[in-house]
Amino acid sequence: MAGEPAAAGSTAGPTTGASSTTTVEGALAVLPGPRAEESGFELVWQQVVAEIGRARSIDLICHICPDGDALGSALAAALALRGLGHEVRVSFGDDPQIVPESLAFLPGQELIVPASEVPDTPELVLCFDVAAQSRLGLLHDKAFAAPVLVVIDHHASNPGFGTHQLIDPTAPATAVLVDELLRRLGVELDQPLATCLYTGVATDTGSFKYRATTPATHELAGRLLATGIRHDLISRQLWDTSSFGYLKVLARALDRAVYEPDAAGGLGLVWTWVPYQDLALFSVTVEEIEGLIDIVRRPAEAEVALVLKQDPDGTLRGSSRSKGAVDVAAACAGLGGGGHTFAAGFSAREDVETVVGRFRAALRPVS
Ligand SMILES: [Mn+2]
Repeated sequence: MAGEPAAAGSTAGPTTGASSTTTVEGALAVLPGPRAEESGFELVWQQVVAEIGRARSIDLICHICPDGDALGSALAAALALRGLGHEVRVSFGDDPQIVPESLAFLPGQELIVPASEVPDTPELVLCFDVAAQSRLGLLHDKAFAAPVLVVIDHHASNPGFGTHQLIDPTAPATAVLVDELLRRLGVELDQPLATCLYTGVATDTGSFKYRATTPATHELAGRLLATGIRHDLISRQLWDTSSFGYLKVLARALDRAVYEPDAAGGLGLVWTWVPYQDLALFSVTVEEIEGLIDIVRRPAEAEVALVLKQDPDGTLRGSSRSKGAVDVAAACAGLGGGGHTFAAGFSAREDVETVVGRFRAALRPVS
């Protein structure tokens, strides 16, 4: 599910109003928001703010193979909490930890530590954009050893682990929930915070294109731009910069694409795959081809798109999208993955034909 944006998400889930605030008001830091409702969700927000207030040391974890929303959310929260005097570490459970080249500009990366440097029993863990326990990777056991494990996420498929859940499937990005956290902590937006949050929101909305984008999303973007950040340079880094080798890998992947008009109950499937040897030949990382799915899903003939990317050990990582009629999250769940209804992923160890066959067989209309 690495890099699966919250394309359209589910419309189900708690209605809280908690992710659509309009002002940063330090004076109201520990009070319920001006438009907050008396709900279970509001109570959890208050508990989380209280736990943060009590904690000296805080570990902020995002999902393995982090994308812009995961890392942007964790870094924004970490910078804010450091500013409030907490000892903070940011980590994710990969070894080695690789921050994608496209996210190298994110501020606060000096706060990132290897998973081995996270305490065995952290005082307080905040985890961001982690849709399932398995996405904690090497940090799974340490996260669950913490007396307080707060899950801040927007994936509808999140089973709700940890001691506190701030999971809002209506939020287009986890970064939206971090904005709400900052407001409740009385932290004013500055350019480093805004750079991280803008990266999260822009990544997971596909540059404000996906259906989960709301007036509140644009209102947040407006507040972030008002800090003076260079959104044009951020966007170029995120989407419009690649190596020449990427063009060659892309060409091969597109040439390999297959169109299956009868798949998905006749709605059509386009799929392709990228063998590891292509990446090695052109010195391209698997992170660099994260956006390939956005090209493969273009054909009007097909409802569903699938890209398989091969790791050096042969593992196939799948990214899938549908245009609104097919539940790809369910299909990916059948392969041990998950995600959003219209944007989901998985990892599989079988060969390409077998994996595509299993995916194709699991495609069902949205119920
Ligand atoms: Mn996200």
